[in-house]
This record gives sequence, structure tokens and C-alpha cells, in this order.
Amino acid sequence: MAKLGHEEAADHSIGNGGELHQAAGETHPPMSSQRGLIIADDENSLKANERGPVLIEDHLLIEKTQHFDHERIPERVVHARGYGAKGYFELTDSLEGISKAGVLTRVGEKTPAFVRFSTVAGNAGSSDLARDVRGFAVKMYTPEGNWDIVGNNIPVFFIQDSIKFTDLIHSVKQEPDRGFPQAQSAHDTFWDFVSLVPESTHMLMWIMSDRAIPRSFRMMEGFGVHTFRLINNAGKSTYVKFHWRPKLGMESVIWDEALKISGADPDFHRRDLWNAIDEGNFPEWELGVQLFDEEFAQSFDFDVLDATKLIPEETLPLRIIGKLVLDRNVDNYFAETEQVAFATTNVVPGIDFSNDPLLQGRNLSYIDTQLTRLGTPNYQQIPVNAPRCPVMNMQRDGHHQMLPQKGRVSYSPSSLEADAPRPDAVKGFSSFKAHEEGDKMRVRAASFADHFSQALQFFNSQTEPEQNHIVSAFIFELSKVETKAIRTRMLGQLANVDATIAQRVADGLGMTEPIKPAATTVTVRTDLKVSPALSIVQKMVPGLKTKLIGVLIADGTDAAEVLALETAAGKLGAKVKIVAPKIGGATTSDGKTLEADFQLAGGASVLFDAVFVALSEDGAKLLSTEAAAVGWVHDAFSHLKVIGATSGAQALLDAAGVVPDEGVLVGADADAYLSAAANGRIYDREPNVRTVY
Ligand code: HDE
Repeated sequence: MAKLGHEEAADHSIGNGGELHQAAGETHPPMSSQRGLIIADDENSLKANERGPVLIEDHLLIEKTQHFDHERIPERVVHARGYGAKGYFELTDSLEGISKAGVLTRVGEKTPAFVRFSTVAGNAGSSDLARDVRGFAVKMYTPEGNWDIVGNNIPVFFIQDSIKFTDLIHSVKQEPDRGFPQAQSAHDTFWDFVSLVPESTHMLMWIMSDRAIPRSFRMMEGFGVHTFRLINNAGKSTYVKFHWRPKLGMESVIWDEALKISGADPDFHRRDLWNAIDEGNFPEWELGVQLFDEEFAQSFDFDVLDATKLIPEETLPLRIIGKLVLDRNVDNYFAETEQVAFATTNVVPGIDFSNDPLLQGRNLSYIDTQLTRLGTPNYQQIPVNAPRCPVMNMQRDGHHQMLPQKGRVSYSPSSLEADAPRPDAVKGFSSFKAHEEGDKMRVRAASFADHFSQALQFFNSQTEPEQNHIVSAFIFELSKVETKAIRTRMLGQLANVDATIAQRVADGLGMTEPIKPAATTVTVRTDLKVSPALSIVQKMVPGLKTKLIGVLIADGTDAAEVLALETAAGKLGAKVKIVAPKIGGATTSDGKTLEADFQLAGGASVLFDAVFVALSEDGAKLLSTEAAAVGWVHDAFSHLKVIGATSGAQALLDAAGVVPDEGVLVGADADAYLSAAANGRIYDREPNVRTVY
């Protein structure tokens, strides 16, 4: 190789970075090392000569590589895949007299908040649309310390006692020998466990329902799940259950759609949240509370300390006391969403725990797990976790201590310093004076014994399509279970809820043997009143605000028609996304180019709430032989979406097997199409597109 002259070598050594010019108005600060040393060359390592070995003296290379080598921290053992955003909680109705918590009594105060939504079973790199419970964890930075409601989007849980949590999670995560399946409950070990643990039956109904496949984080409810206590100035306790209510109403996707979204856009939920906040469509939830006393607790059919049970809203209505608004995306995913550490023990004076044995176990787990994840008890000093009020105590040192803890006194009581912090019995947190007596024992209270009555109540409270989805989900999941004895055993548990439900699932599985109900001492209550509040469909808020409409175009499309749709959709707060065979767009009938947001293969119709096929006759004919286009329309139809189309598009609708119904609007104007789309899915179509068992 010809040796380069000195000047040529210097030019050569610049690398790509040297080609970056400073544009007018840009003021790039100098790049530095972690120590603040300004870096002259970030493209080349230090070598003994032009083609020689790299020198150990290259501290810049070593620092950069070493930092990279240690970038990862352990992911959460559960809820590893999550997404966060920032905002505030504002109290609208004071709980004065019921709780002494400032955050629940100072009406109008805006408390900064950080929220993280998550799936439970999947690893950090799994898909957003797994069938799973969604975590709904809210941290409120109140002037009296942080208050976390570490909740889920489902108001009940699989187990009653925290001692079973390890087993539950081991059963649902990847099987330990093979390391798969990822992010799904549809495998032997999960169903083996739950079929042996009847207390999980109520929760199974919920996770087999469409609650487990939400359309958006913005369109799901949140629940504190457990019964907590509110404590007033006199030390009196009132029981409370917390509910988050989405302003947009609830919505879910269809299971086949969820499967396909996982391929088309595994980041579907996080992208949706990021985009909404970025565009100024701030998601909002109301905070509702169910308040009750010991007398109500005693009169209620089930134990309020049992996290597998709920109190129907129809029995105990919600009192709306505030709102949560998410108005800022994170600045840095790792620093905030990954490092945020929630804990059920983050409570403030005026809020306390009940004896729910699941909650009591959680009270240890959250603060403990952060030591593995974040590596030090000083994780509370990380900005996303740090309280926005003074922190003063005698805890000292430890890895990554950030505070210059001053003074000679690091103990209490002390007398040497006038400003040493001391406990304050008036302002401070004091536990509720609960009266406890009885024998110490390892038992499950008899009042926790009925595992089936509320499961049946939940099923009966659903609309027919929602019930069908629950049955189909059981069939899908159990069809993935290879061990037949587990399927049989699960049918036995379902038979305890209701013989017909069990039979429908058995029919879908093709299991013809008579179903033998599992042994139980409980007589199932068939008289519990239906609770429409438990159904998603009955809580849907019609409208197109922040919804996405996919418009399929090709050469020859009438641009004016697309524009009219775009304008009308915009007025309703919806967004039109153009999908075309080429990302550069298509040449419309007026000879102009209409640019696309998605290329057909990358813009599957599962990404949109409703679709419109805006094709000329020639365009439709051409796309009728294009599998991606046929699939695009076929999927929209089978996912029960409202389909609008120009009359020219008929050939593609035919090729996709679209059969006319109230949700197929060919040649209709934009307003008619949009008002149909605003009502959501066409559930009546379902029996025509898939078998309903
Ligand atoms: Fe959790 N849970 N959990 N959990 N949980 C965690 O804490 C645990 C339970 C929930 O976005 C872990 O920081 C036990 C119910 C959410 O960072 C861990 C038990 C509910 C999140 C843990 C439960 C939840 C977690 C893992 C049974 C709904 C994500 C990482 C006794 C009310 C928070 C972490 C985030 C996370 C333990 C049951 C909600 C290991 C032992 C019930 C939303 O501490």
C-alpha cells in the first residue's frame, strides 16, 4: 500500500465526522469525555503508527467502550416492557374529613406525576400487544412525599396471597429449560398452574377478555386493586379502592388484529402514546374512589381484603375526585422510564394499608427489587424517583450517594446540631391503630373461599360479542397447551363457573369427553346482579378523536375525494394516513403526486381504526392481484372495521371477500362514512367472518 504523505494521512484520519459542517444558527458545544476533557477526534483510536496496533494509552477509547459495556441494567422481573410519560394530578373534590392527605384535600393543586404503563410477562424487547394485564403505575410527587398507586388495568388479581406470586410468574414467563415462549400465557406451564389454583379463575375471565388487548394505553382503565385505607385527622379509617377512568372511554382490538399488530408494529402502544402527547392530544383520566366503612365491608358478600374480588360500581358508586393528565413525553427513556422505581409503600400521611395479604407482600417486594435493578439503596435520589420535598434523615453513604450530606451528626437522638432533623408526631406518617388479636397461623381465611361467583358475574355482565371473545380466547390459549390433562383440568375449573361456558370452550377445542367439574366446597352464586360497568363495549365513548383512518390510494385516485375526507376527519379530531404501493406516493387523477405515509407492505390495516379504499377502477383492478392490498382490505373487514370506498374500488373489495353490511360504505360521502366510523366496530359482522363457539 502506498504510504500517504503527512497531509493526506491527516485528511484520511478525519473520517465521516469531519464532514459534518456547522449550519447557520447551530451552536454545537464541544464534545467532551466523562471527565470534561474536550475531545479533538472521535473517529479514530490512538495507534502506534498509521496501520499499527491500538495503544492502551487511548483513555478516550477505553472510557467510551467501558461505558458502553455497562449500559444495561437488569430488566424488571415482571412488567419489564413499559412506557412512561409525565403530567400532573389535579384534585377537583376534597376528601377533607376522610383523609388528611394534602394531595386529597387541596382542591386545585396540581401534583406533578410520572406514569408507566407496562405488560407483565414479556421481556423488555417483546411486543406491546401481547395478551396480558397492563400495569398502570402512577407516581405523584406531593409536597408530603411521593405517593404511588402501583395498579393494573384489571381490578382483580390471580392470587390472594403474595406467597404464590413467584409461582404464578414462573409459570407465565418463558419456560426455564427452553427459554420460550415469550410474552404469552398460551403455554403449558401457565395453564398447569392456574388450573391447579382455582382462586385465579376470576382473573382468567378478565385476561381472556378484550381488556387484555387494549387499543391504546389512553383507552384503558386503571385500578389500585387492593383495598387501602384513608385516615383523617382524628385517626379514623375509611376503606378505599382507587379507579382511573379514561376520558376517551375504553376500547380494545380484536385478537387476530393483536397478533398482526405484533408483527406490523411491536411498538404500537408506545408509539400511540408518544404521538398523542407530541401532538398535544394529552390523555386524561378521572380518579374515582369507592369509599366504605367496616360495616359495609362486613355486609359485602366477599372479603374486601381478597384481591381476587371487586366491589361492583352499581353496588358502591365511584366518587370522582380528580384528574390525571399526561402532557409531556420523557426526555430520556432510560433515565426516566427504565429507572423509575414504584413502590406500594410510597404513601403519604392520610393513606395507609389494609390487611390484604397480597398488598402486604408487595410492600416488601418493590423496595427490595430496586436493589437488584438499580444497584443501590440510593436509587431514591435518581431524579425520576426523588421526592420534590426535603429529604432529611440519618441514612448515609452507599453506592452512588449523590448528596453532600453535611455535618457531624448522622444519628438520632442527637444534641450537637440545632438543625438536625427530628421526627414530627403531628406532620409525620403514623400507621392506623388497627386492633389485632387471635392466633398466629399460616392459613387462608374462609371468607376468601368463593373463587367462581364473581367470575360468572363478570361473564354475565358482558355483551354477547365480548362473551364470544372470552370463549375464543380460552380456546386459543388452551389449544396451545400440549398436555391434554391440563386442558381437561381447566375445563373442570370452568365448569365450576358455568357448565355452558365450559362446554363452549370444550366444543372449540374439539374435546368430546364429558366435563367433570373440579372439586369445590363452594356453591356458586348465580344471583349476583350483572354489572354493565364491567363491559368495555357498554362504556365505549363514540367519536373519532385521535383515531387513525388509513386511506389506500394508487395511481388514478381522485385527490379531491381524499382531501375532502382529510378535512372532514380533521374536524372530528381524527387523522388520515395515506397508504400507497410506493412510499413516494401515487399520481392522482389530476396529474399531481399525493405522498404516502406508509408503503402498503409496511402500513397494514391493523394500524388504523377505520379504513377507506380510495381507488379508481384501474387502480382497484391492479391491486386486486396484489396480496398486500387484498389482505389490507380483508383484515379490515374481518377485524370488524368500518370500511369506506369509492365506487371504483369495488373490484378490490370483491377480491378481499368484503360482503356489504352497515359498516361497508361504498360511494358514500365523507360525513356519512365518518359518522359510521365514529360508532366503532361492527360486532354484528363477527359471526360472518369467524366461527363463534
Ligand atoms: Fe407488582 N411487582 N407484584 N403487582 N407490579 C413489580 O416491582 C409484586 C401486583 C405492578 O412500571 C416489581 O419495580 C408482588 C399487583 C406494576 O415499574 C416487583 C406481587 C399489581 C408494576 C413486583 C405483585 C401489581 C409491578 C417488578 C404479589 C396491581 C410495574 C419491578 C404480591 C395492583 C411498575 C418493580 C413499573 C412491578 C412484585 C402483584 C402492579 C417484583 C410480590 C396485584 C404496575 O416488585
